[in-house]
Amino acid sequence: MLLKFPKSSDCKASDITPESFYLSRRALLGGTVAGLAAAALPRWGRADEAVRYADVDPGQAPSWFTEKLPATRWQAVVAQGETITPFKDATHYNNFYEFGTDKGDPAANAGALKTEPWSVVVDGEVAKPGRYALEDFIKPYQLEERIYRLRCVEAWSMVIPWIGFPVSALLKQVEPTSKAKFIRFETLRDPEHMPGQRSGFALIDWPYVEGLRLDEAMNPLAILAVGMYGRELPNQNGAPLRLVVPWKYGFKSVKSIVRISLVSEQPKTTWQSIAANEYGFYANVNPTVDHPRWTQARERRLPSGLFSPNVRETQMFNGYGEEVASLYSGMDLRKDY
Ligand SMILES: Nc1nc2c(c(=O)[nH]1)N[C@H]1C(S)=C(S)[C@@H](COP(=O)(O)O)O[C@H]1N2
Ligand SMILES: [Mo]
Repeated sequence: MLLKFPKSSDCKASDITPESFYLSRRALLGGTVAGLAAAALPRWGRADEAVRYADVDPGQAPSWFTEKLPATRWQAVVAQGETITPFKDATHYNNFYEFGTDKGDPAANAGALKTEPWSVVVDGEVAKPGRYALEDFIKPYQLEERIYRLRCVEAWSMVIPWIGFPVSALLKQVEPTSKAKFIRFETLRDPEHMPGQRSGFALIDWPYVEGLRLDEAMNPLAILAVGMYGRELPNQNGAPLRLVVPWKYGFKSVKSIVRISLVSEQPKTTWQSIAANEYGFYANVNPTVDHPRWTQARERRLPSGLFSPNVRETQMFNGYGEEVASLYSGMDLRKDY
């Protein structure tokens, strides 16, 4: 497959991080916001981007993360007209039903999630199946920053700087067989630490499952994220490993993954199983196909309030059409929503 990343996603080959940016980030990771201020300011296009990490509380990152982080390829440019969503909003307005259905529940409850040790199973139609400790699972991959729009099916959106690696890099390692047509991702099942799995949100048949067609998974925009905002993933955002597919509605971007299976049949996914007429398998962001109960033509970009609703037009494929539209040529996206 011809990899054409990046295009409209606005990162150029020359955008490899300038040293000053790396140093400033190091100062922050070292634990002092003062350190960030003292370091030479990175070559950002916009002032708000220069301080986008300033409100990140440097917690206790696992060693597998801090060891890999310095070699990260940073994406230095945000897409035209975009501003990174404040860390506070990205970590306090979440959907993670395992921890409750209110937007504040994941931040309040996900502290109970135990992310160390963590293991990931790769199975199904692959030449090299296995069960890996997370640090071994991550080891082969070059980490990259990807600044993506995230558009929830509920019509709100954010811009998040993820850290991760392409799903295609994983697939290259595990070697799907010729029978593999789809990839299926499964979230941890742990009712003891995930109150949403034991309480009455009986609609969901846990664990949360999502999936992609194999060619979608191979698209260079699809990543497995282990961090965001220059740090490891907070639990409420799907630590320690989550999918990010920015041209699809947010529910496809499954959190806290423990199992990745290559399969021959289209997997039964969580939201499609709950309400197939409202949530399709493809779930491509599409302003021309409304949700049965609301329009998808517009979205609220967070932070959004009563007096500054911050509404904008939703873009086809969330603005990533140049990279992904060819995956769907010949398909009726009104039928395969
Ligand atoms: N396991 C799991 N993954 C999930 C969800 C969930 O409830 N459980 N919610 C999804 C939805 S609807 C969205 S919009 C995104 C939100 O990601 P964020 O909280 O990091 O912004 O996560 C997705 N991944
Ligand atoms: Mo969502």
